[in-house]
Amino acid sequence: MEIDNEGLASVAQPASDPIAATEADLNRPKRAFSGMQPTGEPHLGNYIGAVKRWVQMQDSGSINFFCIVDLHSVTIHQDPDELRKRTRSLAAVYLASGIDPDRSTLFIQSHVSAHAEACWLLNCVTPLGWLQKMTQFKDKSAKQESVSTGLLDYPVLQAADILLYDADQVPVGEDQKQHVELTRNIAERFNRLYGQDGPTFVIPEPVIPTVGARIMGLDDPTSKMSKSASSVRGHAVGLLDDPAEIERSFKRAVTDSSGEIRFSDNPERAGVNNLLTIYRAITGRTTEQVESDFASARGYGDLKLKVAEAVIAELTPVRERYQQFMQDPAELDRLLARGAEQARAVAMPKLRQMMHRMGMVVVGG
Ligand code: ATP
Ligand code: LTN
Repeated sequence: MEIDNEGLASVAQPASDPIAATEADLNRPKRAFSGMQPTGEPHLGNYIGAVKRWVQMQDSGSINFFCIVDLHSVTIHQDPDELRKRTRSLAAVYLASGIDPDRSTLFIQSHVSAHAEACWLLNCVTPLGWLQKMTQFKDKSAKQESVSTGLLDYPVLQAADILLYDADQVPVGEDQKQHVELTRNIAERFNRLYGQDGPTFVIPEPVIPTVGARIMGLDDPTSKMSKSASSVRGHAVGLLDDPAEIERSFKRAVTDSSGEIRFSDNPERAGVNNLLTIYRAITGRTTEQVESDFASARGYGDLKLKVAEAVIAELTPVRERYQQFMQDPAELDRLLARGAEQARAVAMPKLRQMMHRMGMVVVGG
């Protein structure tokens, strides 16, 4: 895809602001930014809540940036060799799922230094109290013996990711809503504090799927399917699991004793509701169609098999394409280098604008 200034810098610049601005022009194409950490094994929740949606967004006419957020991963200690492996592997997962590098910008966060630099600048306008209130920080820090400053600062780096690209839309699962809300607050505060030449940032919206925003663990339908728990037997369906593993995971899924195959918000029926939600998100069928698909099912055994079949049909081509991408690491690195270059072309002018507006001497072009 071509990254140029089309639709971006069409706002006339006040003479007092020599730095090219990328302010929102209502007529410009929408922009989307999202990312995933290269930690743990990507699972069905990540696919339904995030990646599948990103792929669909490619047909919506928006300009899309999909990032592998390796700098976010190191907020919790990672084995360096393992992290490198997982970073390339996640790039192959994005591509195998249908992210098209000719239509979207696909890149590794640490390849674009503007993210870390913008994070510093945004740190200086973000009140500490805002970060201490974040649910994810409270949850994750409670599980760590030693909590890094980076873990507290994690959402500011996320804000930098989003704001550098003037993203209007941030397609994420339900758990990220609070972080996008914080990004909006940081952007508004910066726009106010340094608004002498007009607003710097677009205020982004979270885009949360109506179905599948929070896929639950198969072993415990009261807790979110999560990468950190994906090594727990029976918890997650890995995006790259083979058909036999997928079937085994679903067969073990926790259900209830009512025998009813219906959507329900009754916490006791959360297991069956989760299975139906997975089926609905994968097949794109409506609530009524899904319930009628299962009207003649003979018990939960049938339900589990049918959901497993739908998931296998969706993930098998993904797994096969993943294997092909992993066989050619040089091509993968080439695509990532190209993506980083495209991302830099957008992020650097924005960083320079931020610096200028905050009072730094910005020289050169
Ligand atoms: P961790 O357990 O390490 O926090 P995670 O499984 O939550 O990892 P992330 O890398 O934090 O995965 O999330 C990547 C994307 O997947 C985000 O947009 C997130 O909202 C979405 N996502 C994660 N888990 C789920 C889930 N269970 N259901 C729907 N979407 C999810
Ligand atoms: N915190 C996010 C990952 C992430 C992200 C982003 C998502 C980092 N930067 C920017 C959307 C936009 C998560 O999924 N855990």
